[in-house]
Amino acid sequence: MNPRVLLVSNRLPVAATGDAAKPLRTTAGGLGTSLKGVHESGNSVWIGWPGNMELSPEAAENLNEALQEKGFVPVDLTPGDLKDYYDNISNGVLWPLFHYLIHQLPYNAKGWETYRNVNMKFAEATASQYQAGDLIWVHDYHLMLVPGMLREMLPDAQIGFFLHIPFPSSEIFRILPWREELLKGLMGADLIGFHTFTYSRHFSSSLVRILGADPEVDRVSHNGRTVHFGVFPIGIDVHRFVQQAHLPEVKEMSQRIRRQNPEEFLALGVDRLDYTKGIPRRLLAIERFLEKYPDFRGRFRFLQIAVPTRESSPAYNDFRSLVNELVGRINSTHGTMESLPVHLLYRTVDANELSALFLAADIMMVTPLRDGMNLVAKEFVASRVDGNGVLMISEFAGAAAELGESLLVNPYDIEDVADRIHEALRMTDADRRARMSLLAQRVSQMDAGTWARSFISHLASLTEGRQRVSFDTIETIRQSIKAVDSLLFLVDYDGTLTAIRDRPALAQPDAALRELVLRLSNLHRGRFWIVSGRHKHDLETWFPESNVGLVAEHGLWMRVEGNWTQVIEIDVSWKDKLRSIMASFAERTPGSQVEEKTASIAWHYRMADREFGRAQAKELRLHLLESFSNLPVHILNGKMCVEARIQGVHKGVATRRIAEMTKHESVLAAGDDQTDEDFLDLLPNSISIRIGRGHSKAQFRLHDPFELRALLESLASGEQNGE
Ligand code: ADQ
Repeated sequence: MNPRVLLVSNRLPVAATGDAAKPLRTTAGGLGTSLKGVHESGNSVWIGWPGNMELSPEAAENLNEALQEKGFVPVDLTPGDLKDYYDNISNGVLWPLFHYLIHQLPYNAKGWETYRNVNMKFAEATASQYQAGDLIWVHDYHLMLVPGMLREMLPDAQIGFFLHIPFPSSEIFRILPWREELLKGLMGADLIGFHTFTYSRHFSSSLVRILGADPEVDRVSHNGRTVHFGVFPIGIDVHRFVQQAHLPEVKEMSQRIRRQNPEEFLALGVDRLDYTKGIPRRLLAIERFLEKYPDFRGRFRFLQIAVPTRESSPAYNDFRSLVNELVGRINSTHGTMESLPVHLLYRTVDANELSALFLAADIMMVTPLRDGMNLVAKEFVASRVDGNGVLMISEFAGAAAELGESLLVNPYDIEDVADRIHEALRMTDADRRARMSLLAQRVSQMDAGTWARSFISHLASLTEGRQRVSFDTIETIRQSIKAVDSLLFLVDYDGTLTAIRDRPALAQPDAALRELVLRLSNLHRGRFWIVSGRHKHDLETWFPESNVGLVAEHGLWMRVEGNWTQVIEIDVSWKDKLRSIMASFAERTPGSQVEEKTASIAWHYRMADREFGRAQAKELRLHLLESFSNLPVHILNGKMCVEARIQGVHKGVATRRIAEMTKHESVLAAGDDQTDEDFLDLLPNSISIRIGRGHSKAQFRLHDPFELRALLESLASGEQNGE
């Protein structure tokens, strides 16, 4: 049986009507429609705000009953909550900023405390419904702190988060005063979903720049857990739109819209009246089109359906006046006695009317300045069961990444949009139909149900979120080693045999460690190896005795019987560019320094001012990740250093060679960071130990180097005592 899903969103897909007899009505909106299928499958609870209403006690009771019956759990929000959390922060700051419209930001945003408190209300309401085994799926920018809050309350829960709007470039995201808190809030999730690869990449850059994290393509370690992120482009209920388009009353309505003037071309816009949707520039492009191609005057009509939205906000009222003004101007300049070129309807339309409009249009103009996805574009395509019509779409809408056969436009380029309207009207029938047929295939491949199912099944498959770090005792590890006769020791140095020190030079081995290493090395030739990222000079100086096995520079060099050999050939032609970048960071960051090895260059900031060093490290990593992405170079986040290393060189390279050479039955491998993961599972029966926290494939975990040394001591003496 599928697990139960707790859906969490700002709004429920229903709203209170205030009518005791029929207390609920369905609300429109992309999010609601897309999740409807999951909820109607019967195994989910939906937590959200049902809208505020002055209700009589009887009506309130009926409302609660109706909500409960349908699996909805209301979160009550006060007018004060709504003003700060919804108007001021969510829609006043996060919405414009995530859509790159920073001129819409208030000078001094107020209400963050309330945003946090309301997120806590949602988290508490969710936790109160939670039963072990449930999946939790939180939605959108209103609730970005909820995953983190839930993680505190329910450490073992599987938590997903989906962002319906764009994730902006890290340059924009870092404008937010609460950037760190928001990212940490998201880090409570096990899986974070975005509409496009671009948003996922921007998110990853913000993790580097703001949290100093070390993300991989689709995951990042945070507080000992792995947080996954991925691309799940949302779809629509294709079946419903196709069915609607076939209804006789819809066909009739569509013909009526057209028959008003069969010679006329109809362009259509359907949006919430939101400043992100690009309506004023769309109107300017239409004005320009009519100026530039006067033949179309009297034969071209643009119909804009604008759904009222966020009417409590002054920004939206001013915006409405601007749109009205533009419509008036175009109509008075380009209208004729018989017709007006622009027709603006400021209202919602019902499902059938919407389908009829989609079917009637020659061109669908979807030209937002930014849009997470834009469902209208997909709804238009699904509705064109006649295979006709042209979709024009802004390259700044997430949907553009999927709908390549549409006419892609830059909505800021008024001249080009005007020309593209002309191009669309002159497109040959064959071209139009060929494009529409390909678009229809794409839209039906990923519908709303597929989208929701793929996110949920991905979330359910992540079991790491439930694993918590627990440490083992030395005795437990000893027990599992006893049975093994022939053991090869592969042990990292810094952080594993010695504690991490402020300066690398201070980490030289103390007398007891040297003595332990020598004892282990003398037990059996070729048995004990130190596998380090350090330069070979350091290791050679500390362990000159030729029977200590040494691997330096993360597996590039190994010392066998006192002789150093380079394990593989490498191409270092990229090092010059890297050296100059690192040097410029060293110059600008007092106390930091560059260290060069055969296959790598590292910039160390242990000795620099902590805060400044950390900030510079984030900048350097981001720069290197972006500039060297096409070169075979790994950019690594070391402890107080940023290192760039040639790909193909890792500790697994040398350790594999050693295992072949020495032919031991089993391996005891120990390490404390990511670079050690490459040799922890060298042989199928390896005994692997991770020192400290952090994600690892090791079987065992010890707290610190002292525990590991105690274990090695006991093994060395056990061996000597003939155990
Ligand atoms: P929205 O910004 O609301 O969604 P969109 O994706 O276009 O934008 O969804 C709007 C929905 O409202 C569509 O289903 C549309 O049919 C409906 N609608 C629009 N105008 C209407 C009208 N006049 N009458 C009736 N219905 C109307 C946010 C993000 C998007 C993202 C969705 C889903 O901003 O980028 O695609 O969430 O993730």
